[in-house]
Amino acid sequence: MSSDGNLYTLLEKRFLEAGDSPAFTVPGRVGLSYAGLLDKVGRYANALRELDIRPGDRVTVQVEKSLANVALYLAVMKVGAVYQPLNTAYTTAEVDYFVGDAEPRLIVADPVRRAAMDELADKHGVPAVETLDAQGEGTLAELAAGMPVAAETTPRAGDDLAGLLYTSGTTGRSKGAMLTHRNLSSNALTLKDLWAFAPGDVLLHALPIFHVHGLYVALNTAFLNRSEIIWLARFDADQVIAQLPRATVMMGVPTFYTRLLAHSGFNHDVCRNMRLFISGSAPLLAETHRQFAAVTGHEILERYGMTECGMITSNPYHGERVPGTVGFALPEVKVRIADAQGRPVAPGEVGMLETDGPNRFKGYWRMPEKTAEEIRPDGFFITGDLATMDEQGRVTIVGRGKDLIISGGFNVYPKEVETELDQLTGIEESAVIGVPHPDFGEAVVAVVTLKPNASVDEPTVIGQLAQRLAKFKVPKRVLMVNELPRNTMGKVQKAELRKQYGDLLKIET
Ligand code: MCA
Ligand code: AMP
Repeated sequence: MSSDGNLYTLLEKRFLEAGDSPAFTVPGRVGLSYAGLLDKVGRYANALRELDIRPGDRVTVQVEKSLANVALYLAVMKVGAVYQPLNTAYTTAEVDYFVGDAEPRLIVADPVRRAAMDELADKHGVPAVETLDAQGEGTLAELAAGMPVAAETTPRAGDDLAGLLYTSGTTGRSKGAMLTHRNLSSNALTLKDLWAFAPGDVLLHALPIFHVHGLYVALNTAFLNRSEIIWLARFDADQVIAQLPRATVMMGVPTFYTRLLAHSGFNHDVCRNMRLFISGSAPLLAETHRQFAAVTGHEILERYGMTECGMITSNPYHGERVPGTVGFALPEVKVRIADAQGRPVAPGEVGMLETDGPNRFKGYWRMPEKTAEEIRPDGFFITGDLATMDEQGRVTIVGRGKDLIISGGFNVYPKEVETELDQLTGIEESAVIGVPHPDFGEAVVAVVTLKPNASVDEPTVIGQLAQRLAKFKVPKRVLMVNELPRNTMGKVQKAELRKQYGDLLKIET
């Protein structure tokens, strides 16, 4: 067995075995076989080398979901570099920070953003900017098209970086989670077996590929299985329902499942070929789980994970999937529910979920203090999620110890939105909370007080924020109040605000 720890080496073996069988089927467009994928990755790897991308270099990618983007992801690993995906909704102001922090050698972005990215590249000394659009066309695609397919894979140690994925912090700056080849390959190998992937499985892929869920969990697992992937640019209930009869597995965030249930065309027959529906990234309501089972006969398998660790726990494939729980620690992954000192609490008691294993990230990029705060000396990572574990080891997430909103599977840190709000003319102070939302699970709402004599209206505030923040972070409502509720220490009582405004978005969809 080769000692090369590069995940691409492992995947390439599977691609070679899969040969001409379909890798991607794209409704209404030309798909790609595994042999075709191998060629494409080879060309992109040569293009990256042409651009002088060397092992360890970061490649920042803010590109729509496309097969070219998949080839780029794989090619970056093949040449030993580090893939740094960014949400396509991020504004230039947001990307500015990530580029400054990651110091990539190459930025790949949509052609419409070329000028803005050139400016950022100038500002941060990034040597190259290339483009790729939603159809997979652009300057990088042109460069790759002229390259040979044969390309060596740069050997990597398991501990070398494969990805740099940013997660916002509860205070201050976003942190880049350094994910190694071992982190990714161990998780993918485990999930393939745990979720019983087998020949003939077809994955329906409707997630974005700038997060761990759609990128690593979905793609790497399917690749290891040499599965056909039905490739949708985004989640669209009509399209998903049209493709489901050909699929056997789907992964999604809870919003996918509530949207399917709300669709008149969704029924038992549509799911006739399906073997497994998986949910994660946000809590799946037990009610949704039950309704889904009643309509389709399928018990959604809920699992729990994080950018820093990939998948951590999962309900069993064989065995009881209990609604409202996230199942058991993955094989080789250690989970403990602990007190503030990291000591395990008794079964059934609420504590902080801490975890360690081959999936646990190496640390935060250039933030040794943050890393030391969040990874204990014994290796356990403090997730910020509050949970219980029963005698059998089954985990239930009961809340968050971190001030975080998860909206439709995207994380929003109130602090970041408050910081932007507080800079707007007329705003005295702000508190950002998550309130229940029928479609997104939680939605962002801001409660603000105004400076004396200021005249500021809600649409203006929302419009101004949208210039700075990705759409999903922009509050769905901004409420003006005379004062914010505070405790005796003067701290804003967000629990009180959540109680007060809990029904605000209930009837909207
Ligand atoms: C879009 N909007 C949103 C969201 N998405 N607002 C709040 N929360 C969101 N998630 C905005 C749009 O910009 C639009 O604004 C308006 O809301 C309505 O958009 P809509 O067309 O309904 O949205 P969509 O394009 O259909 O997207 C909804 C979605 C999408 C399909 C649920 O957000 C999605 O794919 N989410 C998946 C996220 C994910 O993969 N998370 C994994 C990360 P306007 O009308 O004003 O223009 S977590 C992870 O990776 C860990 C490891 C884990 O455990 O999995
Ligand atoms: P991210 O940083 O985007 O990877 O988001 C990770 C966070 O999503 C976790 O810390 C949890 O708070 C949340 N999460 C992921 N899966 C689940 C789940 N099944 N149930 C509840 N929360 C989840």
